[in-house]
Amino acid sequence: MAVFMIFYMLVIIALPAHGDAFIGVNIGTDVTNMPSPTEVVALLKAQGIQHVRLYDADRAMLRALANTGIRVIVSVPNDQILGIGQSNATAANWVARNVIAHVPATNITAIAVGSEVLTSLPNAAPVLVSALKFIQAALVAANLDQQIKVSTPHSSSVILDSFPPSQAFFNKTWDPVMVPLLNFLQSTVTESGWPSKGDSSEPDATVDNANTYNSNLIRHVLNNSGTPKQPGIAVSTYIYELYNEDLKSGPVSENNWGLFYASGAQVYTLHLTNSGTVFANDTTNQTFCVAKSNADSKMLQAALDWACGPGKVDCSPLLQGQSCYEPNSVASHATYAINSYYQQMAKSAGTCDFKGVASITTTNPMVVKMLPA
Ligand SMILES: *[C@@H]1O[C@H](CO)[C@@H](O)[C@H](O)[C@H]1NC(C)=O
Ligand SMILES: *[C@@H]1O[C@H](CO)[C@@H](O)[C@H](O)[C@H]1NC(C)=O
Ligand SMILES: *[C@@H]1O[C@H](CO)[C@@H](O)[C@H](O)[C@H]1NC(C)=O
Ligand SMILES: *[C@@H]1O[C@H](CO)[C@@H](O)[C@H](O)[C@H]1NC(C)=O
Ligand SMILES: *[C@@H]1O[C@H](CO)[C@@H](O)[C@H](O)[C@H]1NC(C)=O
Ligand SMILES: CC(=O)N[C@H]1CO[C@H](CO)[C@@H](O)[C@@H]1O
Repeated sequence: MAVFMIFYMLVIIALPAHGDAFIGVNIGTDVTNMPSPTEVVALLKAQGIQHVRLYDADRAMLRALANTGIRVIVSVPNDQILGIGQSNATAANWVARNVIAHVPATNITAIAVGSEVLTSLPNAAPVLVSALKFIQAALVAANLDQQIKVSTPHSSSVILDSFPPSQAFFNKTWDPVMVPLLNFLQSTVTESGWPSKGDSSEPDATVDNANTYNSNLIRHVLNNSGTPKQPGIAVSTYIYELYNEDLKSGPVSENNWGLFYASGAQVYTLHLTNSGTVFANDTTNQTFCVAKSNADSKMLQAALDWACGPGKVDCSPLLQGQSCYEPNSVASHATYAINSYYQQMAKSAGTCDFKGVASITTTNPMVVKMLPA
């Protein structure tokens, strides 16, 4: 489990010192059929997400985010760090094109300079602090330094003991860079998540673990209780990540950190209560009727036949070639039919029994079914 505990940590200055903790999401775009910026923004709005981090400063995305009230962290991609760290004019030009051109319509609140530069692009490490300073100077020149903060995210591998985060200390190898960096930066925000699917060597990457981890994380952050060493001091967190990035290379888990598929469908339904408007489509109170896992298949067949017959459920999606045919098992078809009946009957008492083969759950069986095999 520990492997995924804190996937990585973002060292950042983006917090107003006394603001409430918030939940944001990272938006990676290594996605087949990546939704258009307008569709991404529609999903963010529907879910009440007010804070996002982009891995670049995509112009169309920044335009779509204009006048939405959503707070945005833009990023300087790693391949531009060397140029920016060696030339204040290049830095000023980057800020003019990617930030000044979009504010105030788009509420850019921070610039993340690179991503895990120390571990993924060590040859740029010597100029990282200059890159931060040049970007900062460009913001000062544009009189934007009060509203836009500069930061740089780092992998937890530069931190030796990263859990719990309040006890973390940095690997001394990086002192020549980390000491000036930490002097420059002021406060931290973490970035964290859990994959819902992995390969055979990643048994903890399951929908249940991802759901438990992210639900608890969101609850904890929004409860404003802070870290164990700093109770009461809010630590905001960006969840890694909005979409499953199916085009990423690496182990299967790399493609399964998302809360949503590109279609906008949820990978799983977060177990949240009292989260206010964040993840507004929270269905914690929603219940479903499913076939019990140990149920007798003849009894399930009878339940299926009854729901599709006298129960008046439209079972045509279960026909071969239709959307709910797979997985083609009595249990799966019965769950579709009895859950449809239960929903059709407005979940009234006694409509999820079917002679004891059915039970009520809070996990949407139709979402689970959508997971690739
Ligand atoms: C932009 O975000 C900041 C930080 O959350 C907030 O204080 C400010 O009111 C926002 N501005 C607009 C125009 O929404
Ligand atoms: C870059 O630095 C030089 C030398 O310190 C200074 O003269 C110049 O004004 C700076 N340019 C920008 C765009 O900040
Ligand atoms: C610190 O980082 C260096 C360079 O990446 C690595 O070789 C070393 O093993 C790390 N030390 C620890 C204790 O993890
Ligand atoms: C919120 O935090 C308080 C302590 O600060 C704790 O007692 C309470 O259980 C927490 N609530 C949730 C929903 O986590
Ligand atoms: C869930 O149920 C509780 C208690 O019945 C209610 O107060 C709350 O508003 C419900 N939440 C949603 C999201 O429907
Ligand atoms: C996928 C889904 O159910 N989206 C809904 C989320 O909630 C908003 C409003 O609360 C609806 O407009 C979306 O259709």
